[in-house]
Amino acid sequence: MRIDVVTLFPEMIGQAVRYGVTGRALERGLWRLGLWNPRDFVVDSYRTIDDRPYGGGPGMVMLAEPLAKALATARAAQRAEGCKATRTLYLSPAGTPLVHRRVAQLAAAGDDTAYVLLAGRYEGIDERLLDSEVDEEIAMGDFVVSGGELPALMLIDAIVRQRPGLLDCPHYTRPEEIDGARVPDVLLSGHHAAIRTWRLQQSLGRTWERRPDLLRERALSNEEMELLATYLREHGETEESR
Ligand code: 9WO
Repeated sequence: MRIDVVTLFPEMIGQAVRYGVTGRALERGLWRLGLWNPRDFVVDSYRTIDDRPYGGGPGMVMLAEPLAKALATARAAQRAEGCKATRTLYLSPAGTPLVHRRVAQLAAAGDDTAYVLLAGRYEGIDERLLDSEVDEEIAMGDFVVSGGELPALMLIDAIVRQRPGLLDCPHYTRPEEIDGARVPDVLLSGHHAAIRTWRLQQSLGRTWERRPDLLRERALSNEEMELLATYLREHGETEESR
C-alpha cells in the first residue's frame, strides 16, 4: 500500500508518521509515503495557491489548478511504483463519518493499491476540483479544525495500524556468491516492483512459518494471500519432506 498526501504542510505529515507503529511499518516497507505541496506546482513569483471567494465573504479559497497538478503528479508517482489502483480521499467535516469497518476495508487493500489524501486549508477548496478529482469525502468527526492535515494523520494511523506486523525479509549484500550460495536473482534485476513483491512474499512466508500468531490478528489482502499460497507451494512442502 502506498499513501500520498497533497498538503501545504508536508513536513507536518512526514514528521508525525515517523513515530511509533506507523514509523516502524514505514521502515519495514509495509506502506510507502509520498508528500506533495501544491505550492511547488505554481509558476508565478508569489507562488499563489489561494484567491478570494466569488460572491464575497471572509477568507480565501484554494485554487483548483495547483491542486490538480499535485494530484496528477502523486498518481503518476504511484503508477510508476507499480500501484494499479488509486482512490482520492478528501478530509472534510462534511464527509462520511469514519468507522472501524471502513478503516478495515481501506487497510485490506493490497500492496498494489494506493490512496491520495487531500488536506485542505483556508476556507476550503474550489468545488469544481472536488467534483472532478475526489472519490470520497471522509470526516473524523462532526467538528472543524484549521486544516485537513491532522485528520489525514488520524486516517493514516488508523489504516496503517491495521496492517499486519510481519517478520523481516532476508537481506543480502556483496559478494553475489558465497561458497555457491547466490543472492536471489530478483534482487539483482533492478525491477523495483518485483523486488518489493518478493520481499513482501518472504516476510509473509517467514511470518507464517515462525510467528503464525501475527497473521491471525487480522485478514490479509487477496494479493497477500496469493503471495503466501505461492510461497507455501514453493517452500513448505519441499522443506517438510526433507
Ligand atoms: C469546512 C466546513 C465547515 C462547515 C461545513 C463544511 C465544511 N467543510 C470544510 C472544509 O472542507 N474545510 C477545508 C478542510 C478547508 C479548511 C480545513 N479543512 C478542514 C477539514 N477542517 N476540518 C476538517 C476535518 C476533516 C475531517 N474531519 C474533521 C474535520
